Amino acid sequence: ADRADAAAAALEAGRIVAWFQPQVCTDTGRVTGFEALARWSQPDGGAIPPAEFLPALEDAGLLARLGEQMLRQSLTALSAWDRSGLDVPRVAVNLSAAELRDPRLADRIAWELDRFGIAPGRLTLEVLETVIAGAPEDVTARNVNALAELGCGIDLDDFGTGHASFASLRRFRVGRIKIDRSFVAKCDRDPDQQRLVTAVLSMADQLGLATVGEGVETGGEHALLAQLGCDHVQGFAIARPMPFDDTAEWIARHG
Ligand code: G
Ligand code: G
Ligand code: MN
Ligand code: NA
Repeated sequence: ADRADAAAAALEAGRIVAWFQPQVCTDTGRVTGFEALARWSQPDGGAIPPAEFLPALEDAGLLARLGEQMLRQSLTALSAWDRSGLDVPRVAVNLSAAELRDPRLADRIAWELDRFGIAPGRLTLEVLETVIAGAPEDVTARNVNALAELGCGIDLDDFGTGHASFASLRRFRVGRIKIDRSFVAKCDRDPDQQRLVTAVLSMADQLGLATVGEGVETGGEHALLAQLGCDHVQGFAIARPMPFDDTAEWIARHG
């Protein structure tokens, strides 16, 4: 309870903030977007990762509140990069299953985009594979499809760890799949891993879906994913998630 109260208080006080991790195009090396990742800022400049506060916020029924703040901080970041003349095509925000059960979610996101004057195509929503396992008439499915209809990108997060069927990949308007980091790990050195990654990329290609390799930790993994035709990569080998204030310098240095 103490922990839940502390997390809730931090959220209300604005101490849970979006950090940003770049995604780059494997062909050009250019930044194609950032994923927004929640961090609990500490007075000493440190940051507590979501594993240590998301469960508490979930128990307190505050995931929607977190989502709202993450969305606003992400749209604020896009506006700020634009004003600085930095070319950041999009930001990806993680949506929890709880948020996706809110029948007003798509309307609320549309309203925020409008209020910030951000084109819907510059916002991607990351949803877990398990989220699209449900029936098409579910509130969740209607939300995902309404957001796609609005023009937002839909990324299927942690792909390969859930149970998305081929049918659900077609039925839901998914734009990209994010290959889970458990498959990416050592894919340049482990033939079993390489086979898994190759299979996922081939499936994505057949279905006309773009791909993001996540958790890319080495130059070898990056190079192999590029060679196999993975469209985008994200991971410590490119950059760790960073506070907004560090992004401009990183973009400038990265080119
Ligand atoms: O950033 P890190 O790797 O520690 O994230 C751990 C998990 O927390 C990941 O599964 C990530 O998707 C999730 N996560 C990070 N930020 C958010 C957020 O803003 N909202 C939700 N719902 N999940 C998040
Ligand atoms: O589940 P989701 O994909 O949203 O989680 C993203 C999480 O993965 C982030 O919390 C981020 O901190 C973490 N992450 C990002 N890049 C790497 C990486 O190269 N290696 C590992 N181990 N974790 C990573
Ligand atoms: Mn994610
Ligand atoms: Na992921």
